[in-house]
Amino acid sequence: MEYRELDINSVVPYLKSVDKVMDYFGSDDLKADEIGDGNLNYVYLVSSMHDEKKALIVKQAVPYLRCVGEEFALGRERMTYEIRALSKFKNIVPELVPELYHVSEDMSIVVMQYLGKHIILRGGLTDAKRYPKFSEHISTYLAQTLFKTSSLFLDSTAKRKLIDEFNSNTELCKLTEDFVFTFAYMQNETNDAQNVKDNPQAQKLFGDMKFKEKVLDLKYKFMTSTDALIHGDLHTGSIMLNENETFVIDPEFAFVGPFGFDIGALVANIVNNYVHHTIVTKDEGFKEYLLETIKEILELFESKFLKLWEAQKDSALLIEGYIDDKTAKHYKKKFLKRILQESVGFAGCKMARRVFGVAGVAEIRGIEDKKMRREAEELVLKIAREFVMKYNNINSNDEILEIIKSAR
Ligand code: ADP
Ligand code: SR1
Ligand code: MG
Repeated sequence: MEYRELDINSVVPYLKSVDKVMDYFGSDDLKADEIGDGNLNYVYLVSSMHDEKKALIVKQAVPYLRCVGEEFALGRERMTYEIRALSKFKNIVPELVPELYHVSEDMSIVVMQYLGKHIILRGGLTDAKRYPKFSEHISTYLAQTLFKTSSLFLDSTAKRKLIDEFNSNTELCKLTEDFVFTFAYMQNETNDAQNVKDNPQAQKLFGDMKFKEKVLDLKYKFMTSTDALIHGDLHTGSIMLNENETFVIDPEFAFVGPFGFDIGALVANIVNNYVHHTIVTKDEGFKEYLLETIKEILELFESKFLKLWEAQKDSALLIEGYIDDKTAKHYKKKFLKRILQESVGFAGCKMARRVFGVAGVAEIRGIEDKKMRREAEELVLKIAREFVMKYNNINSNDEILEIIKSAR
């Protein structure tokens, strides 16, 4: 089928041609709303006129960047990578990825389960909601997806095939190179001009050559590592959950990249939320909960990843009989420490880019009181800088928490 851009009027007629979707809705009359609040794509909620709970989500990529407008061209092929990544991750952690009803690379479309009883994690955390199972779920997601798409699990041929499948996601990788690692730390037309103008914090950041040199190291790792298939945009807006279930959505930035990038993105966004509560709500109990959550995620990730590794006797990297148990234990410990360190470095970049860069986050850019917003931005930049400057000397999770707590 030839690509055409859908809208709220044409999405239902399009679905009528998809058998699996029609099996789901039966003969019900359908209606459509556009509910997308992301930066890139259009998201339609299609539901039955007779029973609103009977609903599916239709997500379509358009050949431009939604948050900027049609003048910012961006290939709709990004949906091809989202489809491939959703399918791959669904096979690895089925309970943490929405059910897929229909995909079409030609139409750059995916039809998936409507998560009507779940909310976006960013909103929940901003409202100080606690999710008792989140650390358990997301650490499983990280350990399983990262381990099972890496050379620690796959054989050499399978790993190279995976790289072939994903590493032409060039446009979205370039967006990250630009917006996460470059433009947000210099004068650039895509930045939040209102905030950059006459702002001493911006001048300080843009002139901070020590910080920028370290960012270059991290950018280089992002550009050259092929550790595992990563989600590529695992901020708290890419997670939908409730007290019992967690789902990871929106993996259009997926490619075979560095182990620490998804972990870093998640930590960064939880810390940005911590900063929001430090400055705006001053809710000490919830701040403590956020720190505990970071610690739990990192600890659980490490133990789950090591357990998977323990059970895997042969892989592209390591085969049975190559080293003795003591050496293997030492090697794995060192390996996990490197993942932790790189996660901290990436977390620093992912925090700092939200201050002056093109895409802010509600917790910080959405603070209406100007003085408070400046205070929050200062704190974000302080923690981010510590993360970036110190990442390759971090030895424990407690050191990360100490950086966050002692920044103010
Ligand atoms: P983008 O790629 O533009 O960032 P997202 O995949 O993040 O788009 O989706 C945008 C919004 O659409 C989400 O923030 C969420 O509110 C809603 N959404 C996306 N997928 C689902 C789903 N499966 N169920 C319910 N809402 C969804
Ligand atoms: C201009 S791209 C904006 C951002 O939105 C996505 O969610 C990614 O984080 C990207 O960097
Ligand atoms: Mg999104």
